[in-house]
Amino acid sequence: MSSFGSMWADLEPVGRHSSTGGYRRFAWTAVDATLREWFRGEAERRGLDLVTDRAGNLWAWSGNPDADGPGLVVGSHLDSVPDGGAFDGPLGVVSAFAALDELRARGFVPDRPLGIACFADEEGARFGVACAGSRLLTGVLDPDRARALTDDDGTTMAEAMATAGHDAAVLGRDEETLRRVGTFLELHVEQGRGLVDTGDPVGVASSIWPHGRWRLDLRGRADHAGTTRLADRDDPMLALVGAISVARASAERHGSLATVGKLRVRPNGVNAIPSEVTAWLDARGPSEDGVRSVVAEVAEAAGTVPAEESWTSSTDFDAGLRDRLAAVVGEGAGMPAPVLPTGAGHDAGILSAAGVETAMLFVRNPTGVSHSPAEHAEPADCLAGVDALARAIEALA
Ligand code: HGY
Ligand code: MN
Ligand code: MN
Repeated sequence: MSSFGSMWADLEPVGRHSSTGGYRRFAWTAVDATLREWFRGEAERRGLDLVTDRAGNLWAWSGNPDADGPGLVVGSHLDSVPDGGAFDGPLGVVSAFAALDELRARGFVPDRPLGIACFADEEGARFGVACAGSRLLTGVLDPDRARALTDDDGTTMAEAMATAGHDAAVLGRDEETLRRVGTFLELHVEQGRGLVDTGDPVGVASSIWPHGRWRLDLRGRADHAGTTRLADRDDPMLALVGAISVARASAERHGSLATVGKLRVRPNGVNAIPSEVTAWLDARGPSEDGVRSVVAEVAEAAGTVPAEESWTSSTDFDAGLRDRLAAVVGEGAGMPAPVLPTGAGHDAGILSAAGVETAMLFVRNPTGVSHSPAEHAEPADCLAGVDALARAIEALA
């Protein structure tokens, strides 16, 4: 009997919002502290050595990566987007513990240390930078910038970390932690319909599209909605309309994706013309040039220079490792598992960019929907994912 179900049941209520059924698991909050406590408990229950790195990422080790490493690490993240689904992140962490349990039950002894990772702040939902924990770990997010990032209430990341008991003064590239990681393998719910259409429960990632986030600051002049003539207005909402409609048309033209999912309007009054509108653009696509063209055209339409808040270049996972995993995962079916790209960003992409050998497994999501309470994976597919991850660990560790 897999340990997956009991762990999943423990996590299920944490940070779940009763009215939407979505999750609000934001970095360095009380909910995050509960999730960290859960991770700590699962690690201790298995006699794993728990380490928190300078960025606040959690690492649970079986074996000593400093003496016998570098090791093989599996895992993912536990935080979510606002009203996110249950599987994006947690599926990878719970599957990692369950796969370890299966391997131990089979008497498997790895040749190298085995780690389970839980990355901090992967979604960037609170402070705006995606994969903040792995970017800090690998040195691609400047510690001073990170400490000064603020949430919608004006709380800085440094203040939030301090409240959570993590010293933001130590933020920075963490060589000691990186040295311990020989290979990182992340299992993740698929955020699309690739596996639904192939009929396979588990697939292997080929690549992650280049993607980024930009902030558009649109300035206007506050005034009365009922007394200001149209000709006298300086209404930033009009620039927003232009930016969004161009984003959609430009994305279609350049074979990319563009989304404006977050806005901040000041003063945000029904009867007041805004003084400013802040919009966040998420743009992605198979080609970096295409994405950059979308951002440039949106900038022109909005009449502002977008502030790049995060950028991740294309990740092409190592073809040898990818194909080896496809063969291992597909053993039961007698043919290699499907290999598919994704437009979703992951910590695996950040570690790959830092030179760590990385790979990803995807578990079928029958809805194809993600970043929504509708995100789903069937229990049988989740267990198939655990089994595939266990076999992948056997092959790699
Ligand atoms: O935004 C993403 O692609 C990921 O879910 N952080
Ligand atoms: Mn996500
Ligand atoms: Mn994720």
